Order: sequence, then C-alpha cells, then structure tokens
Amino acid sequence: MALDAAVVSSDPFSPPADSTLWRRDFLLGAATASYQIEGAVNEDGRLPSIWDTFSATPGKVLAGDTGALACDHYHRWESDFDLLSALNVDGYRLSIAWPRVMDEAGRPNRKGIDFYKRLVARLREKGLKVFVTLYHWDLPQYLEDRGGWLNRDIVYRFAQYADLMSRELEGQVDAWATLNEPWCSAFLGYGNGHHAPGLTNGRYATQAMHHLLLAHGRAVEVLRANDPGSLKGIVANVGKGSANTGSAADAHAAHLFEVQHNAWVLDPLLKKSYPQDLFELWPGTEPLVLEGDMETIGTPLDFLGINYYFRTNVKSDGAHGFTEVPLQGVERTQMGWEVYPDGLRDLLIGFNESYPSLPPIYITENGMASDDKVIDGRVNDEQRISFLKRHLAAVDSAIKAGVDVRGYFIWSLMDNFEWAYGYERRFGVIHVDYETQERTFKRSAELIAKFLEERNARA
Ligand code: IFM
Repeated sequence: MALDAAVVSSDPFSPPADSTLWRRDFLLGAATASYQIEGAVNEDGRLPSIWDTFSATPGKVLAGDTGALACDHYHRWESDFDLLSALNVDGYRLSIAWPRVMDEAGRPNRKGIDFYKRLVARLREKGLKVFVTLYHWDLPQYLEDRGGWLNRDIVYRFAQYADLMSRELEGQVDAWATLNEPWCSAFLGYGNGHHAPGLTNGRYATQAMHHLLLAHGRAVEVLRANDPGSLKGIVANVGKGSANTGSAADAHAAHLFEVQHNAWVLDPLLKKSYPQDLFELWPGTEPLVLEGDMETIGTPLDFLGINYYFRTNVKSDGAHGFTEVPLQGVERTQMGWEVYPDGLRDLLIGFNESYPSLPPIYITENGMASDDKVIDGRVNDEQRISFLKRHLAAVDSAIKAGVDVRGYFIWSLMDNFEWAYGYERRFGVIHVDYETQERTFKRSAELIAKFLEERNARA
C-alpha cells in the first residue's frame, strides 16, 4: 500500500528540536547476532549449535539456507566495523556464540574467546558503547543432546559460561544482556517448533522458559560479582495485541495475547510470579518451580531490553484462547508484519504503569525487512526510512509520557540470516550481496549517518 508521502519525502532523522533524539546521551546504535552474521561454523574450535543442526534439517529453513557462511563476519569484522563507524552510531549490540568459546567439558576455547576480545577492543577504540548478549539462540548442540533448556542442569552450565565471559571481558562491556528474547527460545523452540531445536509441546515451552529465566537470574548474580562496573539486563521481545471487535470476549482475547507474549516473560522478572492467565490459555502447563527460583529470576535488573516489531489483531476462539484475524488494508513489511509504531509507545507506557520495579529501558531491536535491491549502486529502502522515523517518534513520545528509555538499536546493522526465513528477508540498513559478500549502504544508513553527524556537531 502507498506510504504517507509527507513521511517518506521528509528527512527521516530531522526530528523536532525538542526530540530526545537530539540529546547526546540518548544512545542510537545498531545490533546483530552471532549466528546470523558470523559464518565460520567449523573454525577455530567452534562446536555445532542447535541452529547448525536445525538449518541442516530439510524443510526447517526457507530455501534450505544455513548460517554456515552468513555474512562471513568472522573474517570481515574489521571492515564491517569500519562501516559501523561510517554510520556514526553511538553503540553496537553483538552476541557471543556459546559453542565458540567453551567446550563440552566447560573448558575455555582460547581462539573463540580471543575473537570476541578483539571485537570488543576495537569497538572501544572506536569509542562505541558495547552491549553484549550472552545467548542469542545458538545453544551448543551437546547441551541440547542432554535436554537443552528442559534440563535444569543448564542453569549451572549457563552460569559457568557467564562466569567465563565476564572474567575475560571484565571492564570492557558497557551492558550485558543474559538472553535475547526468551519467548522465542521457549515458545518457538519448544512449543511450536518453528525454531531450533524444533520441539512441539506446550508443557516443554513453559518448562524451558522457567529454566531460561532461572539461568538469566543466576547469570546476573555472576556478572554482578565479576564485572561490577557494567549494566546487567535481559532482552524481551514484546507484542501489541488488538481486539477484533468491541466485544468483551475479544478484549479478553487481546489481553491473553499480551499475557502470552509479554507478561509470561516480564511478570516473573519484575513481579516474581507467572501470570495465572497464562495457564487459563494453556491449562496443565505449569512448570516445575523449586523454592527460591522466583527470587533468583526476579533479581533486580539495571536495564530491560525491549525488542518491538508489530501488532497482532485477535478474536476470541470461543473457548479459552485467541485466534489471529489479520487486519486488511494495513501497511505491512516483507515479513507480513503490520507496521504499527503506536504499539511501541503504548506498550512502553503500559509497562511503566504496571511494573513499579521497571528498570531503565533500551530498545534493543526495532526495524523491518524489505525486498531491497541494489540498483546502479544504490538501495532505496524508503519504507524502512519511514518505519524508523515513526518508531523513533513513538519512543520519543513514550519518553515524554514519563518512560525512562535510554537508547535505541536498529535491527539490523546488515542483512543477515533471518532464522527460519533464511536470507530472503532483509533487515539491514546495509545491504549484503551473499554471492560476493559486497556491502552497500542503503539510503536509510546514509540518512542515519547524516543525522548523527549533525547531532554530534551540535553537541
Ligand atoms: O532477526 C531477529 C533477531 O534475531 C531477534 N529478534 C527479531 C529479529 C527479526 O525477526
């Protein structure tokens, strides 16, 4: 559908004079994740991850794509970081591949660790804020072979991994996130099987979530002890639900949607309990919770990372759940996701009201996929430009309504392996030609760089 011409034609990063975006202390960054960009899956002692296994299984990933080469960032990181510098951003969010840095016996893999030490050192030399995520879905396959997130022993293993990396990178990281989007790991990985390891059992999903959150809590304690000067947090993907009609049943369906997507993760972290409505939706799936678990999960956070992408319209399924009813005539992205910036503002304001212990927030991911093509050496991603502008305005409006949002990371620095959708869906502000590995700044990247140059010159 046609975009609002006024929005597309104006300079996307020339916000009003009173916008938070002009503040030098509002962090504007870009994000990536290890399996999506690194490639080099068999190099320097890296062990297989669940995504190597899953993507090698026919039918699991579009076009049979895998992360074996991805953006070859493992070998091209220096020139990629030069592009990051050219973007003029304040910070970079990366993740560490657990199977690159530790073997099955828990022994460190020096070559893998040194790779991340080089990355972090270079980012610091460039004056960028460094946000490191410990787990962005590439679980070592040897741990999945022992039950993965269903086996409580993984809590100990994750704490051991957090201990190793926080000793190695002590004093070098501005903010540690333990997990990226535990909802995806638990629900897509163990509930509906769309992601690795591809299991399909509702009871597994809730138990996996419990162990993910418990591992997070233990890891925060370890990070706090080893690297006291850094921020510690977690990254949650959140979704906005809307009711298909004004009926009470549909309003309840929208509420349940948000319980399942948001409160399932945020309530234990910020209220030390699971939302009981979740078990109305999925009766009989209560996880096994041992004494002290909820205290560990609810350990105070220095920040909460929020990843937001879209809204979902739902109706009551006539029983205890909801069914999606896609809205017609709305703007959508290449993923088919509705573009709905108000959802981000409304969720932020809602979280601020319902969670008294809400810590400062960073938007750790926001962005969109489009079918971008290089034409005469240029990529005109005008929908992304408009998308970013409107979502940044939504963040500004949440801040003005009293929400403590400290920064925003664009997803993603460059096109990459989009999980079950392989390389077809392009989220980057930098285009990647997967045949040649050539990188091209999209128009969005040019405008971000221009805006930040101007902002920095004013400061
Ligand atoms: O690419 C993913 C990322 O790894 C996690 N958050 C959502 C993005 C887009 O689907």
